[in-house]
Amino acid sequence: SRKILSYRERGDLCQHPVAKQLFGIMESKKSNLAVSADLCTTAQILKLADEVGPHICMLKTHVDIISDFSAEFVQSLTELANRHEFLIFEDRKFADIGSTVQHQYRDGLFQIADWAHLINAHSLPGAGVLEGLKQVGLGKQRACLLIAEMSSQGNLATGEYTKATVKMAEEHQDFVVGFISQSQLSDNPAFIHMTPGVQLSGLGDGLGQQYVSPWDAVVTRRADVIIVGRGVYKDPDPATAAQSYQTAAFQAYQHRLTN
Ligand code: 5BU
Repeated sequence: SRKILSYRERGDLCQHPVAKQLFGIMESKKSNLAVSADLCTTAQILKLADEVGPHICMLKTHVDIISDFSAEFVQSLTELANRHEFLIFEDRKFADIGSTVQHQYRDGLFQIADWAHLINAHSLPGAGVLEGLKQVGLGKQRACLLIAEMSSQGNLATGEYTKATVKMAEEHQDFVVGFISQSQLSDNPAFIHMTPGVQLSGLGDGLGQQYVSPWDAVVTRRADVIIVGRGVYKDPDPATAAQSYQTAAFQAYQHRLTN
């Protein structure tokens, strides 16, 4: 592996306030773990967020799977994020024309732009998806991750598609702070690479998901942040599970810093 800059150094040299804040949290909490709270009631998500809060830099949500979404939920989640110091990432995967994603980001039941520090988008529609999202998100100091690679078997985000996605990110650095990917794709230290499909025990889920270990994700594939869902929330003791993933992923980062 190759020596890297610390999260603190990268926070100092990146421009976007959300990226700066995230690198700062990662450094101070010694956590490069994001937990994916893929649960279907607000009570379950808030309980999980409170339990794993001390161990994570970010909580990832899929709000469209929640049966009782409400403004009170958003307020409670925001309070937990402030108390435990983590950012909120809504994994909405915007993938339509600029005008439509603008509505999906700002309007509707979820009004995602009002509470999610980070969102993500597919590069598939072309730069218009970012132009649309940006008009809503920039004024609110929000940030976006581009999906450059996926964890699922047979996915089409490879080769030229991935390369074009990196180029699109480079051209929109006022809003795009990094990638969802399975490997490091850019040498620009301001870009954050986040990797889902991470588990300590499993190889897959029978529905196409493919897992690597925290060590492989961070050391071999050079992820900055690992994203773990079922490995944490399906565990009978999510707090202890989160602590295990936090330790494994941060030790892997420290290994890269010194080797
Ligand atoms: P898991 O339970 O750790 O398998 O959950 C992984 C989460 O990351 C889940 O919310 C997915 O929607 C999300 N994900 C993913 O697994 N793979 C990808 O390539 C992308 C998102 Br993009």
